[in-house]
Amino acid sequence: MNTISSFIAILALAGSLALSPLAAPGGNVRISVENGNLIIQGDSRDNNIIVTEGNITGRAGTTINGERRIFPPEGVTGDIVINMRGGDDFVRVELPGTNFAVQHDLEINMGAGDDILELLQVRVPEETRIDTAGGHDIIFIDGVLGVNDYIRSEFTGKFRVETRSGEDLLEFHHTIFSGEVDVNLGSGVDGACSTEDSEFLMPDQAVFNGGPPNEAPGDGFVAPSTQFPNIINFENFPDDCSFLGGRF
Ligand SMILES: [Ca+2]
Ligand SMILES: [Ca+2]
Ligand SMILES: [Ca+2]
Repeated sequence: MNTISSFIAILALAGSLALSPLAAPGGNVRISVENGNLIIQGDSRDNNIIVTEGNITGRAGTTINGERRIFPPEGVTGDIVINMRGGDDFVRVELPGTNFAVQHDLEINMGAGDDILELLQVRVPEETRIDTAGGHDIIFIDGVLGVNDYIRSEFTGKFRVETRSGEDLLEFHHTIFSGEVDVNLGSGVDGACSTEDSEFLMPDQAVFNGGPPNEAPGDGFVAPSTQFPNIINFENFPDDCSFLGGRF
């Protein structure tokens, strides 16, 4: 092989590697209704989806049941369960509770990999269970700016988050937590931010646990309210959350 053809062979090899599962963008997310529960099942690739009351949409090459987007299926009377499995996944849920709504529980398992979960103007009438598994994960919860004011996210039942190993960030704004709150950020230098514009109706039953002690600067909590008696394993209280866990 002369120099030019071996160079071309290397380019071809690099090209095929770029398309191999190692790069892993896209994938297919399977939507089904099982016993009245809506099951959203990712694959081992980097899945990117948006769930709204009008559509379930794939982005960045991700397909939904083989399509770009689908309407929310009929016959959902139970929980919404999202399992994204491995890969660096992105999930945004916008379900304000008007048309296609969370009717009971919302359960989200992001799986291994560095994942991003956004809950925007989400209403959950019963329990919320979020587990981001290993990896540097970000959970961002917010309301949506309405005509005059923020329409807030609202979690009525128990709200539980586990982010496990990795440097994770839980950031929330314009949210009402009506019941018990149980947040455990696991090992790694993690961050929680911020309680200032959110409301906790049962603050004595809100537990924020930064997880095991790690290297400096420790787990960070931006603006924890003095109303919370159960903020444990946080060592660092910075002014803003721009440098806290999960952002790489
Ligand atoms: Ca995945
Ligand atoms: Ca993860
Ligand atoms: Ca962690």
